[in-house]
Amino acid sequence: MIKANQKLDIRKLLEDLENYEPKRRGWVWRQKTPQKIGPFNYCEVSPSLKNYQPLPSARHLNNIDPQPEMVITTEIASGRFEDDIRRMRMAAYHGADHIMVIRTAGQSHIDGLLEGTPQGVGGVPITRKQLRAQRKALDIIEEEVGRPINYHSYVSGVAGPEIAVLFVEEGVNGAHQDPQYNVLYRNINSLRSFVDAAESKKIMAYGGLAQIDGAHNANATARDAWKVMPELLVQHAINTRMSERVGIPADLICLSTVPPAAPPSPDLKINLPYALALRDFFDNYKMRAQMNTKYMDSSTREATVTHVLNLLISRLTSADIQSTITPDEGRNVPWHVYNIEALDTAKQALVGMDDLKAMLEFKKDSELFKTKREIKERAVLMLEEIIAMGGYFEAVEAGMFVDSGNYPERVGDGIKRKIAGGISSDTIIKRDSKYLAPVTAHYGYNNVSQYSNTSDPATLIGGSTFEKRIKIQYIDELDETDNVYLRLAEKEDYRSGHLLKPEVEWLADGVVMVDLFFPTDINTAEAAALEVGKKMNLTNVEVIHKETMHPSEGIRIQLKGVVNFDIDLRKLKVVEKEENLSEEEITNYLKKHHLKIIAGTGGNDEHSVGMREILDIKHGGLEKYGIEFNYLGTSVPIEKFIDAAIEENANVVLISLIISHDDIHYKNMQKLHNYAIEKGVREKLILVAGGTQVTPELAQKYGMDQGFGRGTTGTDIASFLVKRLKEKNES
Ligand code: Z98
Repeated sequence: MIKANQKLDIRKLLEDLENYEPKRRGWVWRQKTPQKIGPFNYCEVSPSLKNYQPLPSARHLNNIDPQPEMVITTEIASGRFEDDIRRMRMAAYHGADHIMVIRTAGQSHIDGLLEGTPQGVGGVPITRKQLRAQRKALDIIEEEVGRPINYHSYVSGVAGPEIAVLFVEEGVNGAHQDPQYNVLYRNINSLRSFVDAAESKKIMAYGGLAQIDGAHNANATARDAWKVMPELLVQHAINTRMSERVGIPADLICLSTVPPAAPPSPDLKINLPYALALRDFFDNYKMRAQMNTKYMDSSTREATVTHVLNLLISRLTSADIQSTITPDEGRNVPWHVYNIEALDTAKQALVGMDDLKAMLEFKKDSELFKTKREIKERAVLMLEEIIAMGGYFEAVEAGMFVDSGNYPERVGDGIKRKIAGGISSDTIIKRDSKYLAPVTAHYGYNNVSQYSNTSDPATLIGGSTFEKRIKIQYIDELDETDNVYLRLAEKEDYRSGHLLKPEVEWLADGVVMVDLFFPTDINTAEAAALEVGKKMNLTNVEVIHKETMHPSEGIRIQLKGVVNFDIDLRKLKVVEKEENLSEEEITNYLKKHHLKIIAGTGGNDEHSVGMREILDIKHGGLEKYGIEFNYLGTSVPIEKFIDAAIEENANVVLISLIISHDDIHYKNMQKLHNYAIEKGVREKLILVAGGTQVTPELAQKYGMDQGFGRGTTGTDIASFLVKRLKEKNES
């Protein structure tokens, strides 16, 4: 198994890809296993991970990492699959088990498969090689975290059935598939889209893939997102019914549901009745709770609050898959850290709201239930009208979908697609009476009986690629100027060599973000920010977020740019930091061993704040461990520290030395050490000096056991003292 301190070797991963076979087919749900984790009982959790990165505050709780019971999604869209693999590993450590790779712009209009690994825009080109490399990487990652990871992309567009076959062959575990997506948002011919959907769904059913629909796109496209709620129910109805009729089991049919509204609208008043209505109608299917993106701007803070409110809806109703769109999606810069932040947001909020539903009851006579009923009635009316119009195709032609009116109100701005129009129109041909497809998963008429009496047409050719992998044609790089080997070679010094560069999405991309505040108006602030970027020697400087604190008093700007220097690891001085002991280890040791401290600010130094922070319980200082201390105050003569220690049978002296003029702080350390020797107690005492200008190396040089600089906490000191006491007691 790969170790946490070992990087995934991308070159090794690419070796022997032509012989790679996926370990399993199909989707895996998390198990809900109520359990005690640390000191707490959890109800809505799944088994913990083998290796993980807990939430930052978990350090106060022995680093527990309760995992919600829902499958958690992350969407990755950097354009380079080899860099996305590293992001997948980070994401899995933070609890993602549904990794969705967004495909490159325009791929849904390509009528066939792509090969090789060209670089994408807004996502990666989905190719056999890219799928294999990423699925193979996920095999390693899932072993590392100890949980199956579902790999996902899209089976929509004009090559839908071909992509579905590719996905089953390559062990992809889930996919979006919804013919309405093709029709409405990609202007692909309606008839072709539904024929392809039948074929694709049949193949997905064979491969055990989870299917997610595309209804959420209506919400993202509509002018007033909250008004399309009845239509969202209709879209879900069309796709779920079709999927089930084609043969996808209900527990693999997932509704992509988005809370349509976001603040400043009254979020819960709109989203909760809608979520309940949806679950009333579609209870036998799975819910993929997508977060709202329609009202996501460039503020990551705002996007995060919306996400948390969406998570509240998931907890108040239900969700089987919880999506996490990166909070920076509104800026179109989906960077590593934001995938991780969104995952942590979901984990933190869901675990924080553990068992919420069991504590509450909705009031049956409230507006909530009235609104819920009204949404359902509007949806039923709309479906009835569609049937009366002649069916789905006629309804789309008449612009019934994504209209800004709250049905039955109509504004007339719906998306209109002609039955005979759109991409790939006129490509539907009636099957000949002798039509035969010698493959395992195929929808509709297939005249096998003309050749055999088997029910499996694939036996006619000795098995299709689903049974005989040997028949799959693996094609390596086709483009000599755009392939993974060139990209790896270009960055080799950063991958395995001696160079390091800041990165947001691609290895050594050099991108940094600068957070600025200007006391001026927004236009001036933006211009000034670009100038700051230039003066900092950044290139490709771009403002990615601006926010008014006050129209004239203050503007916040976030800016990105590229640094054009490297960090040479051979010249970098890395200070090896010691890990602190856990709180439990510290308190347990101190229960059994004597520790008394004499503390104060030494010499002619009146600074007291730092030392108080280290000592006081209020600031998480030494007091919280029950450590006894005598604080002598400020400007304490150096000798007094040692005399007091002798008198009070203390074994530690903490001296704060802030003033550093003429190196007086180090001179005083030496004086303290010498005086302790003179009094014959140096061996018995642990001497520790602290201050903003103190470095550990110099403190030790001037006779201290240890020195602590800026940012030190009581825990750092307590941990050091316990470690040192242990050493002393053991020696
Ligand atoms: C998501 N954040 O994944 P193109 N089919 C369906 C879709 O919803 C989508 C595509 C195909 C969203 C991402 N959804 C948006 C049903 C995209 C993608 O044509 O390659 O963009 O298809 O929920």
